This record gives sequence, C-alpha cells and structure tokens, in this order.
Amino acid sequence: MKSIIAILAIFCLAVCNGAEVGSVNYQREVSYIFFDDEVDWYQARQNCKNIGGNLATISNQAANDVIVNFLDANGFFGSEDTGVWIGLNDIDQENDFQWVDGSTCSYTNWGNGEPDNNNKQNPAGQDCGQIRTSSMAWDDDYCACIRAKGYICEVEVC
Ligand SMILES: [Ca+2]
Ligand SMILES: [Ca+2]
Repeated sequence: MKSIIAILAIFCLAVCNGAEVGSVNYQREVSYIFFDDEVDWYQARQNCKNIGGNLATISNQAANDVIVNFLDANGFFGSEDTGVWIGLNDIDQENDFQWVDGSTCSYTNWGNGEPDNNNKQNPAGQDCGQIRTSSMAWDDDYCACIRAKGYICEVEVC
C-alpha cells in the first residue's frame, strides 16, 4: 500500500488522509503530494492519475523551492542512491524533455553533467526525471523498476 507522506493542500487533507504542510501557486494553483512507495516512473504516473492528478510539473524556481524545502524537511526521502520522480521526461524524443502535463520545459534545475542519458545499466538510456535527494538537483534516470523510488504528484486545486 502506498502511504501518503504529506499534502500541500487544504482540500486534499480531507480525502488523502495526510498532513498538510502548505501550498504553492505558480501559473495555476496546485498541490504537490509526496509518496514514499517505491515504484517505476510509469507506475508513479499512473498512481498520480488515480488520485486525479499527474506527476509534478515544476515550472519555475518558486515551485522547485517549495518542493526542495519539503524534501529537506523530511529526511526519509534522503536515502542513498535515490530520489523522487517528477513529471519530466524525454521518452518521446531523446533529449527533448517535456512535462507530463504537456508544457514545455523552460525552467530546469539539472545537476552537474545531467541529463546524461546514462546507458550503463540499460541500453535504452535514461528518459525519466527525478530530483536526487542527495543534491536536490534534477537527474534523468531509468524509467523502469531498476530505479524504483518515491514520487511527487500534483493535483489542481479548484
Ligand atoms: Ca534520455
Ligand atoms: Ca542521469
């Protein structure tokens, strides 16, 4: 069973059974919801859709700051060699990163040398975005379960 770690919206508190810690506005108002069950990127995206949302889109520094601050404050995300999935990916076309909500990727927070499409463990390379909790920088990682991890959903606030 997936467990909800925290919820950044008032409305979600009632339906998601988690702890509200704040909210963020960017372009439109959304709630970021953090999950710590470890799944591949596709399952993470499906889980987000199952609660009426999608994997998180991070459109600007302010949104990234809110997420990073949450991760910083909740050390359980900080286990080694892991991070949390976000909605960024270049599945459709290599090195053309898009958000799952269809928006283009303008603001980025890639770590040094990333995205590198590292294909050492999978010849298909790395097409799915994560926030590395060791550095809080973005990284492309293997979409499949070779790198199962927690994830961040976003849900629009009515
Ligand atoms: Ca790639
Ligand atoms: Ca990478």
